[in-house]
Amino acid sequence: MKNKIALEEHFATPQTIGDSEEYFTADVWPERRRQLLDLNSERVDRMDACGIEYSILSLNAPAVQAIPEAAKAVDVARHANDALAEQVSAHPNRFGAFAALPMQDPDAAAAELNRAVTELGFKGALVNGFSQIGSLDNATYYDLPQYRPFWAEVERLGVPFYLHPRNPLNSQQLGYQGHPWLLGPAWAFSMETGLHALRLIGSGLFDAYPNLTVILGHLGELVATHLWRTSHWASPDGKNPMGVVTEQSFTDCFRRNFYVTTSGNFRTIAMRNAMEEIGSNRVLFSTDYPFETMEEAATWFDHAEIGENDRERIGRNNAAELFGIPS
Ligand code: GRE
Ligand code: ZN
Repeated sequence: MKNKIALEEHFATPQTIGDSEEYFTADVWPERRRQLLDLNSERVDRMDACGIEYSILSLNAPAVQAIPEAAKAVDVARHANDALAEQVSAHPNRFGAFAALPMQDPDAAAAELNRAVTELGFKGALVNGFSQIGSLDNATYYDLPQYRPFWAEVERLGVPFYLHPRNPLNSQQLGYQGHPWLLGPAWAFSMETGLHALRLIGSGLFDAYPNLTVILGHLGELVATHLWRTSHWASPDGKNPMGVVTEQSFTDCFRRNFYVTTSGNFRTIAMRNAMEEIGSNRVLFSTDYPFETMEEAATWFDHAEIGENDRERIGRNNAAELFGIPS
């Protein structure tokens, strides 16, 4: 397929590049480092070779979310967004942008999203999970009441919010002790991000702001696979004393307010499950470059056993519609 759109495609600035180093062995890191910092020919050449016409770029992880000083988080996000805007403007037909946001300060995050969308032409935001506020040992999630005005602004601007993974806090990694391989993309990223998404649903956020759109990568961060059981047990319904009351069921909310992407999860069975669970109009192609290769993502997707209509939708049309990209 020639004209795919991809939307979990990362870059880094000199200030944030260090956050990605721990995920690579010393022999491949120089190449990944170069790819994260590159927003020009290498990236565009790979997109051409892989049939990716348009990539929406976002900062690496956890970056802004791991800066406990709110004022510094505001600065780093602003600088990254300005740097990204400048690069995108050099390739306006090939690149779009998601804003990094200083969620440590909800008002500043809303203001930065507004600036990014209305002044820089960004397509939405990508945020790397909870924020550490005031201390490295703090994890603040966005279902909390102080974020309601922020979500009101996201809804008002009408842009998607991509909830991207990060690891749980060091002090919350008890179950991972002795098994560092479970951290990061092998398991912890999805557990952490799926948990955060379910907190958003259970808090009634989408009852209050029914037009919010949240995007999850990795074919739904395990939420799509577990949806029936979560929905079945999350509500009180005379059965679960710890259940929560939301106006729409978890299943309905997931289908109405969420999209999932194929980033870093190149498995046809898992994609088909997501297509059936959330609808093939809410699944979007993505690669997770340079943590994965565009080549593997595109080769898998272009040959996956799904119908050609679904391939066109997932590879391009759903994203074109969501982001107002001309077909
Ligand atoms: C990411 O997408 O941000 C990511 C990492 C580290 C390893 C894999 C991965 O930050 O997909
Ligand atoms: Zn990613």
